[in-house]
Amino acid sequence: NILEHLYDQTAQNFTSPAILDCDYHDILFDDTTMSINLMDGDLIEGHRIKDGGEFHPSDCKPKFSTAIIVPYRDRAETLRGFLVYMHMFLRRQNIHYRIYVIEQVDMRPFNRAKLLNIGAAAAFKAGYPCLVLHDVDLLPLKPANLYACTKCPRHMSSSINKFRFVLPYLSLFGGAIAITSSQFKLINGMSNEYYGWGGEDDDLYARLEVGELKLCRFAPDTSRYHMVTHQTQQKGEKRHKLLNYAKNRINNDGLNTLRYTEVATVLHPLFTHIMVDL
Ligand code: BGN
Repeated sequence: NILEHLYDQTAQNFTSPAILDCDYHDILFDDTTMSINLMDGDLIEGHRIKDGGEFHPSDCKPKFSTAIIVPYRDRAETLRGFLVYMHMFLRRQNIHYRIYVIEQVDMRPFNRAKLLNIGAAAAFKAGYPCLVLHDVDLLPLKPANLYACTKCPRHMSSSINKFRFVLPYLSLFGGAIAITSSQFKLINGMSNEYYGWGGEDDDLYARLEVGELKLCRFAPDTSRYHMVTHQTQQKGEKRHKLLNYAKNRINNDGLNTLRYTEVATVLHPLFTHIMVDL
């Protein structure tokens, strides 16, 4: 029973006007597949999404509060499609959530993990007990893939079209994952050192091992994602070296050593946009 594995958590400073508890049974056993339609014209108007991309159901009290954190640079079209699709997808799930887009504005190679740490820090400030760390090029296909935290850190995107819907290796912990804020703090977040593509998610997996946190996954059929195609990225040169010493760095590379400059934060209708210079 999936419901038993979920943390029942609402943000501490979030109060819902509704009296009835939201029911998640129908969502978790919904067997349909979403179609990818990015032309939902009436998305914003009348659909209760507040500036900054925050949503809560109005007719029931949600059990889950989730901050969805998306590291980003240079993919405006992909981001637009992602936001429209995700709000359509998520508002059916009866959860309270907010979408944070963390944009790297400097010219150094992309640092996905550091951007995720920055987003996590913003989510902690807003009181979110659950984080979903999410790539902008991934779209969930199954309504039953609930954007809430399970008791174990959860790899959500185990079944992606790009990999012919097969998990490439067992310890893969990238793409889209759900982890509670307290678990993320326990392992000192992610490493800040991975510039360029690759390795930072494997480093996070090593941290889970140090923290003795076992990852979990929903069934492959529930965990299906569509990956939007894009150009391949510049690979991180130091990633193998860094990964070799991942477990040694957990206490002195992460949330406790996070330094950056916040250039601006803008509340857009569909997302909170945090621009940072790393
Ligand atoms: C791995 C990458 C991951 C990436 C997956 C799936 C590395 C570290 C050196 C072995 N790991 O190879 O970061 O998520 O592929 O694409 O590059």
